[in-house]
Amino acid sequence: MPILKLMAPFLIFLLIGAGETKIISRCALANLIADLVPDGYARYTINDWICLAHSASYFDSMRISRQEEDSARRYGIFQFSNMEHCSDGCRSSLNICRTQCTNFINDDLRDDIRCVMKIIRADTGFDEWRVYGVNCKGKDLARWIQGCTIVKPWDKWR
Ligand SMILES: [Ca+2]
Repeated sequence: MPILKLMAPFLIFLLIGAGETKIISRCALANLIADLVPDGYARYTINDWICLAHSASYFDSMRISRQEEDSARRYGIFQFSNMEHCSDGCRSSLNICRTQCTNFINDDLRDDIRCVMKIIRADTGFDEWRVYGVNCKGKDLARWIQGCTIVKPWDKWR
C-alpha cells in the first residue's frame, strides 16, 4: 500500500500525459498539405489526405494508440506504427521514415506529411492504412475540404 501511495502522483501524471490531445483544424491541415505535396501526388487529392487524418486520429496530432491485433503503438495525426514507420525503442522497426516516433507527436507536421509521402510512393498507397480503405476509398470525399480556402504555393506568387 505505501508504495502505491508514493506512486499515486506519478500515476496521475502518466494518465494525464496519455490523455493529451491537440486537434488540428481541418482547413489548416489542408493548407499545409497543399504547401508541401504536389497536386495529385501518388494519384491522391488533398481530400484523401484529410479523410485519412480524420479516420486515423480525428485530427489529433498528439494521439498515441495501441493496436490490439499486432500490439504496435501508433503515433500522431497519421498514426505511424512503431513497427514499420518510425522507431520508439520499444520494439524493432522497419523504420521506413528513418526517425523517432516522438517526432510524430510534436507541433511540426511537415515531417509527418513527408513520411506519408514516402509511404504512399509504394504500390499500396493509402491502402497501407486499413482505416483509409474502410472510410475513404471510393467514397465521395468532397466534404473534407468544404469551406476551406486552399492557397496553393503557386497562387501565392501571383
Ligand atoms: Ca512532427
